[in-house]
Amino acid sequence: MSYEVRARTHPSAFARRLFEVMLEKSSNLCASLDVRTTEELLDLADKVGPYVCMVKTHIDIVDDFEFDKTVGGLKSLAKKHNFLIFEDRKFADIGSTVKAQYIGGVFKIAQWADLTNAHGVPGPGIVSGLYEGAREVTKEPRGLIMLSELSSKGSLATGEYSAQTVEIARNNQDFVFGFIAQNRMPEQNGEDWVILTPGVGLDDKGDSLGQQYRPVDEVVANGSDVIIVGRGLYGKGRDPIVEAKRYQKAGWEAYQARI
Ligand code: BMP
Repeated sequence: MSYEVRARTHPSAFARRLFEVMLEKSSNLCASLDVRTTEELLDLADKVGPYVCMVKTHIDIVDDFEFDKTVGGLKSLAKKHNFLIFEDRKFADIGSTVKAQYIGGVFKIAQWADLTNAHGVPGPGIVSGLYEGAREVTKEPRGLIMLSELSSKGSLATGEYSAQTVEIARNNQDFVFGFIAQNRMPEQNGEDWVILTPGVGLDDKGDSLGQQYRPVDEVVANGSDVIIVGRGLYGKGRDPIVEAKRYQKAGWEAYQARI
């Protein structure tokens, strides 16, 4: 199905909004900006902003995190360039704990991240906890994706574990609209999971710590809706604007070839 059709028909309002942003910008690229200072984060987000539908953060690696400066800066860039903010928090605890982690502490993720993600390992309470948290602190739309597969070598998230994670998502489709995965997940009764895929790189095969990269056309042909690219954009010696344009074009052409 085309992104146009899915922008009209997807049961999740959040997913419809994501598809609209993707169409407006002709981009299925999510920039993963794993940098250690607010200045680098905001500088990169401003540079790649025009070419992406989403910016993904690991907010807890920013050494000089300050709510107003870091989050405020990111939010104003999201507005300027029309992208969604995805905090890659990978929640993995019981419902009541993740709820507190989502709304509280220093980061107060639910206040500003349009979407976040969670592991299925604790069972369905994790989704209920995060959903309650979102509803308590904001009226803004919030989405959750579950990690059903990982890109790293030797990942244990395979087979029955991935299938059970889909079951958890299936029972909470008002909030959970898709997966972090390497493949499409099984769909029943007209379900339309949005698949976001990390481990994407055009120039490298992996890193020394278990990351594995696949090329854009392969990932998209295999059913990925959003490609997540990090060091491929901003790694040593790379020009993030040149690379963001390159990955945007490759991602969009691969999508057009698929439909
Ligand atoms: P890079 O393209 O630089 O390897 O970054 C990939 C990003 O995607 C990292 O932020 C990592 O945490 C995340 N990620 C991943 O690499 N594989 C997964 O399966 C899930 C992830 O969230």
